[in-house]
Amino acid sequence: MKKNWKRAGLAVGLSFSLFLAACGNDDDTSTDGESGDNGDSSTAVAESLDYTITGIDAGAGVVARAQEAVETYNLEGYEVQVSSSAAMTSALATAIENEEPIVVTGWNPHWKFAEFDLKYLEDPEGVFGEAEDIHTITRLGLEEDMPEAVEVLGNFFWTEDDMAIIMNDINNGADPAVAAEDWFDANQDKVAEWTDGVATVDGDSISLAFVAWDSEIASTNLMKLVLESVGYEVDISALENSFMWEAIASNEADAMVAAWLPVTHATQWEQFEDRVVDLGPNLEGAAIGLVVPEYMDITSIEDLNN
Ligand code: PBE
Repeated sequence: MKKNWKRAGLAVGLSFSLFLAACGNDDDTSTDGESGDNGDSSTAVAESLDYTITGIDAGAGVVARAQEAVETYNLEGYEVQVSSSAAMTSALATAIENEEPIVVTGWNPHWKFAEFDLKYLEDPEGVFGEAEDIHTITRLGLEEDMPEAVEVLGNFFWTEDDMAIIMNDINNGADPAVAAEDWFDANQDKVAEWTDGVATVDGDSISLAFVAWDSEIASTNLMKLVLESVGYEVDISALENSFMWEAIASNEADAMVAAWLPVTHATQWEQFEDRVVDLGPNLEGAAIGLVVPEYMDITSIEDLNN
């Protein structure tokens, strides 16, 4: 029932807020229509959030954008708390269990939208960009060294729904390699689109870099199997974001399927674009932003100042 959440979330959030309008603030004792000040100068939302945006790893683009949002929207006193994907989702789960306010750095594809009722906060200043694509990036010279791998990597293209299957499995306790293998076995037609006509190789080693974000754990584990199916020996290593880019740029790793562009990894792209090869999107229609539970009576990043 979550199919179109990425856009529907905003719309639903808007209508929701109409009937939740009276109950969002800690200090709203004035629900009977008498109103001297109707909250304009109050900081009830900010206080209820403890002036905290729950972030993920410091290297993530969405964290950098959230810090920029604090500046752009003048979110006075707010801090983006840096942790990890796993810590963020566990804080989110706890808050939702207790129906407490929380705002997190969020993105889709991500299983949290299937698990919880969430909405993106509107971003009228466009700090988090519009739709993002996830790109496949290789090191310079990989095409000459391993043309078969580059063919497969370049063909790789799937959808949010495809990725969600692996991600949800992992969230439900499956080992990432097993979840990827189940998808691989069940989607041989798609795998064939990426590998058909590609010559097989004999155990050449190729390394994929990634960051341990839920979405990239899914895609990288799958790409490992796809490359293995044409004969490669594939090593995958989890790095911090800028080290992932640096590894490709310095030939320490061969490729990655984890570049979020044009906004999320704009800083890394600017720094490394001359030293890497962009094979284009492997998934379209991704997004990042600030995400809150549906029950919160706010709809826009601007409301965090209330
Ligand atoms: N993410 C997931 C990453 C890209 C993939 C949105 C957390 C980031 O913010 O850099």
